[in-house]
Amino acid sequence: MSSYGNMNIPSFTHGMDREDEEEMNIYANVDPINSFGVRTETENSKRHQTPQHTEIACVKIRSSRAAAVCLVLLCVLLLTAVIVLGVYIHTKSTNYTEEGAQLLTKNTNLTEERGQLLTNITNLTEERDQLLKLLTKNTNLTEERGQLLTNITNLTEERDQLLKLLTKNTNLTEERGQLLTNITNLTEERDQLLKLLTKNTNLTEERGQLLTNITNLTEERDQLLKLLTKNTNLTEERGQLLTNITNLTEERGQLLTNITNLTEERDQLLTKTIQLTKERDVLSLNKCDLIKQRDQLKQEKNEQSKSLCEKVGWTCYESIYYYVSSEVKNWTESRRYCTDRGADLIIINNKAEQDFVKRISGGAAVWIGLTDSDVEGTWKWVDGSRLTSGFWDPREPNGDRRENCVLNYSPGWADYPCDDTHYWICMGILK
Ligand SMILES: [Ca+2]
Ligand SMILES: [Ca+2]
Repeated sequence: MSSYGNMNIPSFTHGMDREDEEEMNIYANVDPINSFGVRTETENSKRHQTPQHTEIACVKIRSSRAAAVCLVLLCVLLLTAVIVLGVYIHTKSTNYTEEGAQLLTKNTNLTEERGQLLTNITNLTEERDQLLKLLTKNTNLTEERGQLLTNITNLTEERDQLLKLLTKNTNLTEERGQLLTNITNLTEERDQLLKLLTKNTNLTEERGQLLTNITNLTEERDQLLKLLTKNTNLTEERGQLLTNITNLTEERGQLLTNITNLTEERDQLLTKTIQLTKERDVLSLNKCDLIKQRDQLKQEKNEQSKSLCEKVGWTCYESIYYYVSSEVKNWTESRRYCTDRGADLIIINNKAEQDFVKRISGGAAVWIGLTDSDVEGTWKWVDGSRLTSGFWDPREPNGDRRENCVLNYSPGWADYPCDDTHYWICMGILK
């Protein structure tokens, strides 16, 4: 409702002062106006009701009229405001069009100026490029000028030198004249020498050919000589071979006769071998029989000798018999006792026999058949064989010429005086 107040309509506000309360009611009942028609029917239906009701209806009609008047006034005000605005806008738009035209003209002028400026810029850039090119050319020209100056100085120096050379050249031309005369003389001499040289070269070539011919001929000669020597050797060899052939043919004849003889002999030998093999088989059979008979006889003999040994008081072991004395004699008598019975003092050849002697003697000291009576220090057995290694007591032998006969006792062998009396052992072999 304040928007209406801002429209500056004083006449309207003055007219309204009188009826403030009514106006308020009117504004309060603006909305229900629409329902006015509806209510009329109800009012008409109730028109003939009480007097209080008729007064209320009058008030409502007045207020509705006042509202209608207000609306009309408002419409008028709005129209005037619209007209004023239209006039204002029109004047403004005319001003804008004029200003737009002025701006367009300005714009066209500015575009023209910009075009001129652009052309000026292009011209200036072209001029600048040309100036830059000129600058580069200028620098090149200054460099070239420097080089030319140096060239000029060099050329002046060369000119001075050439002048000096020219003076020399005049002297040289004179010398050249003299030299030319010398050269002509020398060429003549050279031509003569060349002729001589050509002759000389021909001679050297001929000499070379002759030398090669000579070397070839000497080689051929050497080869021929070799062939000749070979030939003589071959003839000699042929003679020897012929003699050999004759010898060989003779030998072949002899060999053939030998072969025939040998074949005959072989045949005879074969027949003989056949006979001999038959005889051998017979003999082998006989041998087997004989071996059997011999073994039987041996066995019988051993048994007989064993029984004989046992009867006499000797000890028999296979084909050997022993006797350990029960009395004492010196070495010579002891040996004699043995030899009288077909035996001799015992010979000990190895450790087994040594152990056997120790066992049968029962550790007693007994003479054995070892002595150095013939040559001092040279020990011999009773069968004449020399002692190679023995079973000496570590302290023995130590008797030199005083002790020449050997005793066996528990520590081993010892040399004793042969005249001492001890037990002894005889040994014999059954035959
Ligand atoms: Ca001795
Ligand atoms: Ca001794």
